[in-house]
Amino acid sequence: MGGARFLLGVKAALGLPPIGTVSDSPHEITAVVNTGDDVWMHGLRICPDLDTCMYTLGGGIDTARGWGHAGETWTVKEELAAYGAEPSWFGLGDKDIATHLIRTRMLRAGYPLSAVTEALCDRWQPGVRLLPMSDDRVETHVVVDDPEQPEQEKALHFQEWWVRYRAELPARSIVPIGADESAPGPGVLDAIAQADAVLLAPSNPVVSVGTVLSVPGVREALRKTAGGVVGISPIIGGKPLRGMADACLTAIGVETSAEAVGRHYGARQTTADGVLDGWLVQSGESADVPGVAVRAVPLLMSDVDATAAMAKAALELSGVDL
Ligand code: GDP
Ligand code: FO1
Ligand code: CA
Repeated sequence: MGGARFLLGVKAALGLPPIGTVSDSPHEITAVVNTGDDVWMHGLRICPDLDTCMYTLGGGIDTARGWGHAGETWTVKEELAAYGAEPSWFGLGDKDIATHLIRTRMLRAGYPLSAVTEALCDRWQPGVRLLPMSDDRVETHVVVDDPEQPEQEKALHFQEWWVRYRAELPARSIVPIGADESAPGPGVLDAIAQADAVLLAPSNPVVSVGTVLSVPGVREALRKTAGGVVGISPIIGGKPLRGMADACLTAIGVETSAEAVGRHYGARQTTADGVLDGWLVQSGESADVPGVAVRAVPLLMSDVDATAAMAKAALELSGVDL
């Protein structure tokens, strides 16, 4: 959700309509999107982060909920529940299911996720090239104490931990299963290499940005690109804005603060594996991130104008001349 909303602001900062597409812009925006949240349910392949970006930028998102369609109905969910079909804790809306049916049919026919995403975007016209971080199956799992068997550990799919248990079961570790053997999706490394600027959205540092960085080659591409790399803190006043990113940060031993997340990403110039040249924190806050230029600007994405101003500040810090 943080990433999708941020993209609305990046478009606006570049003079593009936040929703939809135009044919004559000199600007090109590519979003490399996390697919570690993806899951099979009821025989359907669900890609929450790709869909949240696609629906948000295409004008179809339920803005209050932040996921799924506006004007959604739940007939299929109710029918599945009447059969006792599990999982019953995950809400698949009727309209949303059409997206998953098309995606699943295309994947079964042999198309890679990147091609499927392009086909779905033909309808939604997000005005941003949405690239899955990888066409390979990568699924984040969370290791917890088994809620049913004392003294035993259990690995839950990220969705079960996040949606069913609201991230309230303490995470012993968070693992992007399949990441080590995955390859970046088509266009991902080229987009990073050719970018004038690379912005790390104010997204979950562990299960969104961290998962993208776990795809072999992505971190190296960020370290090599000629474009400036600037991140925006998702943490304001020591708290995530929405969601339970603090539970994820605790699991990897990083404090929930803008400074700690900036240090976790690290400096591109002065550390062996850092990715940042710049780091934006909330106005009135400060952060000491060695080797990284830190600026304080308003970071609340309360509306598109505020988000555009934030994106402009990030682009300026990255060195591009708007
Ligand atoms: P998810 O996949 O829906 O969890 O979305 P992301 O990972 O892209 O974004 C989630 C993060 O967005 C959370 O950690 C929030 O703290 C952050 N976030 C949400 N709204 C805002 C905002 O207005 N400003 C900033 N700076 N961060 C935000
Ligand atoms: N989030 C929920 O909290 N409850 C749901 O029932 C739920 C269903 C759902 C269906 C499709 C989709 O694309 C997203 C959905 N989400 C739901 C949001 C999503 O699973 C998580 O917030 C993210 O994966 C975290 O980024
Ligand atoms: Ca996500």
